[in-house]
Amino acid sequence: MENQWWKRAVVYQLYPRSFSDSNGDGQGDLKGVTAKLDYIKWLGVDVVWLCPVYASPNADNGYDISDYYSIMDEMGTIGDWEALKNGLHSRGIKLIMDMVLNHTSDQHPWFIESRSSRDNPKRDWYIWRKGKPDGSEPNNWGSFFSPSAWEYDEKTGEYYLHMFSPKQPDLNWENPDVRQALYNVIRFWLDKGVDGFRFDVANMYSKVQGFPEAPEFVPGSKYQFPIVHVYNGPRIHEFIQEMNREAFAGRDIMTVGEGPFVTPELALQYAGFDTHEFDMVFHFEHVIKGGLWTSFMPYDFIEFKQTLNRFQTTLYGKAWNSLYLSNHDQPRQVSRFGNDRKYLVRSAKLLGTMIHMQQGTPYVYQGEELGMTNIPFTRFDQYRDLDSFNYIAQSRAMGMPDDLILSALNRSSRDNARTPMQWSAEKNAGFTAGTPWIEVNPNYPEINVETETGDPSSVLNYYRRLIRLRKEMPVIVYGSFIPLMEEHPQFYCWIREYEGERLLVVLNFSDTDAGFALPEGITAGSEKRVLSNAGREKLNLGSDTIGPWEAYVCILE
Ligand code: TEU
Ligand code: CA
Repeated sequence: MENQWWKRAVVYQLYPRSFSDSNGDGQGDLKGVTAKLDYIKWLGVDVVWLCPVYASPNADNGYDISDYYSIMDEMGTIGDWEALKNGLHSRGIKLIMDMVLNHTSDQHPWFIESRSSRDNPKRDWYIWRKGKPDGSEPNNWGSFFSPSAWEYDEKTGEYYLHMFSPKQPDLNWENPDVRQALYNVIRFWLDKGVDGFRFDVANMYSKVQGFPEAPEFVPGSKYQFPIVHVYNGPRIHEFIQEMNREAFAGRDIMTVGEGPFVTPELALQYAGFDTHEFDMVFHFEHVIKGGLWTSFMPYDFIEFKQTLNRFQTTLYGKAWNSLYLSNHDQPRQVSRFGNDRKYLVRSAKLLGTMIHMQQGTPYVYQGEELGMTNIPFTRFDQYRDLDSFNYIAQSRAMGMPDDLILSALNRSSRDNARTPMQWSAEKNAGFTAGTPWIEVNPNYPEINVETETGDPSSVLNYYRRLIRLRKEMPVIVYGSFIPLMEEHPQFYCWIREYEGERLLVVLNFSDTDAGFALPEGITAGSEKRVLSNAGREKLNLGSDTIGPWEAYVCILE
């Protein structure tokens, strides 16, 4: 079990539209990524997860695929993709692709056929239902990106289901032909030499058939998000096990399933060592508490720790964790969980320490290693994401004033994570010679790769150390997790233990000093420093003061 490479790996998530533009059209592309491979190698990561680059009309930036077998024009050609893959492999870096199998684009030929007539052989590849007797939607299900999850199709007089936008119809996984067609896609990319996949909303494939009304989730709303009917559905484990068996079992790859509403107990099944599903899952419990669009609210620190600790201890020895605070759907972590003003550098390093010192495989989302922050947009027309537009429309419909909507977007929009990668202090942060598809964060003259590379105290150089430490210390990879001071309002602390070695992690998640003492019952004569984000040499285990956003890691002796 211990020699699987993905357990020792650090993954770099790359959102190619915002990474590097090679031809000046303002959009990142595959050649742009290939030009930056030496940077990725220098960073020290082992795996790149590439967000979708398949043919797509880009209603949702590639999460609406119109052809699983080709590359979208803006990204380049299949030859460019091969060059990228070879460039990664020749540097000893693996490539995992994003697989969106819950839905396709409405421009996918399967859907075009499916909607062409009620008796088309592909009709049943998607989820079509008659309206209620009064002509309204088949049920009250709400979608992520529009009020109703059903779209009426004039031509055939029925509704189709889309849990995301109407341009993203859900595939009907109940139909075995659909499943086989999707397994072909997986095998195709494996045969091309990819090293694994990140499966988009992988716990949504199985829906409760019969399509019952959803219980109230948002009080008083006409449409309700059907969490109990679309996540972790009745046949989900059967489908994933079948996919595992037929599409990728026996290959030396890594798989990670995206799983909103996955509990630690469900993670044991989705990512169990012997359950034949995925190698790991992205759970959402620490980033979405109780529902969607909560990232604009202040988070509950104690609950946050408890959630993460529960995943750490429940999965240990039975399943594998994936560790993240950021991705292309979440606001920037330092703005959300740190202090992106007074303690930007310190708190960015502390959050990195938290992720990298827990048990599981860490994911670094592009720009996180620089301490990139949320973007201070002041107008709606600066936003680009359909999720942001939907939020604006729905909030206005509920009578919410524009300034409140804007401030919620400032804190929670997915666009926060999608502004261009900041390479240098040059025009457009060195991302493009043209006009970027979304504005560059105005803080790029200070926060960028070039400046930070030359600064030994930068967030970037700290991340390189974090990534290297994992290679040097097996306790970081394999150690058990012992939570400490779970009720403390400032500290997040724990011990990792492996083959007699104990690693102590001390993090002060606050703007003020905190008094530290090793809790009773834990004995240690002395400590040896592993890492500090504040220039600390020694920690007095009996009594010491830990500064604001200070992180300290040591071996207990
Ligand atoms: O995201 C699924 C998901 O559940 C959320 O993170 C979602 O983006 C958010 O809650 C909306 O408010 C995945 C992809 O990561 C995302 O980019 C896609 O838009 C989505 O699936 C549809 O493919
Ligand atoms: Ca381009």
